[in-house]
Amino acid sequence: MTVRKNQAQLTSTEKRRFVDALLELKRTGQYDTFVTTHNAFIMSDTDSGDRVGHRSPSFLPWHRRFLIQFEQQLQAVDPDVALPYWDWTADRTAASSLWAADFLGGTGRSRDGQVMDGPFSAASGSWPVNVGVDGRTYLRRALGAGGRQLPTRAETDSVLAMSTYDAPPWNSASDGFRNHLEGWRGVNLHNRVHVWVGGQMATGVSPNDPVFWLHHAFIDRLWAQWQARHPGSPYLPAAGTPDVVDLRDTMRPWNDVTPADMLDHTRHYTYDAAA
Ligand SMILES: [Cu+2]
Repeated sequence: MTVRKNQAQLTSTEKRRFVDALLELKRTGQYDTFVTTHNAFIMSDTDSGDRVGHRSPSFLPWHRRFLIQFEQQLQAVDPDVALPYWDWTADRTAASSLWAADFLGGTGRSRDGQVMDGPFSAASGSWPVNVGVDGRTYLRRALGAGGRQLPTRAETDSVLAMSTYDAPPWNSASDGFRNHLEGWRGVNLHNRVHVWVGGQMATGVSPNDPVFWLHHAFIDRLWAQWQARHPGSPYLPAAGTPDVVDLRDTMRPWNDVTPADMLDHTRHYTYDAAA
């Protein structure tokens, strides 16, 4: 059974095996297909039209399915690897072990944002950015640039306290848990973390930075924690909503999985501490 652990608790061996599996998916071209898929959904999900991956109720089940698929490909390389999660309420500075050279490497240099250390630096030769928004082929970051702050535990708890999953108009203007977690409204959790990292993470091709998976694994864990705290609160909307994925509608690009299929993460993996 797959157990997703806090990245801060990984052993050096677990870090190395996770990194090696990432590099292998990159080498074979499988990694970049995930970047392409994510960017296609970012570009096509709109508030007034069809929306599946983002700015809609299915943001959470869509990313859960996306991460499961990615994790399965990692495990095809190394069956002992699981996606770690990054609790950015606790590990909230560029000095965190997450950003050390033996794991994800650090922030970018000031001149061009280029990450200069770690396995994903351009100098390593193993991490070309092929699916970009411009011609730059090196991984970029600007951790906490401009004095930006990651969300606090109190801010995160304030969102977990919201008992309604989502609400009309089911987009970036909505009240409710999903949109506050996604960050288009209120204290801003998920979106703010993308901006805090900067570089490709602040764009539609955000999965170019491996921290994408650790960020979304923590968002996914917060969804599980929210479910445990509000056992009577269902996924919404239930049925009949134009342009939106209802509980039993299938989600693209898979077309064989619904939000209802994704509600119980324990069918696929568990988290290291009780959610
Ligand atoms: Cu994201």
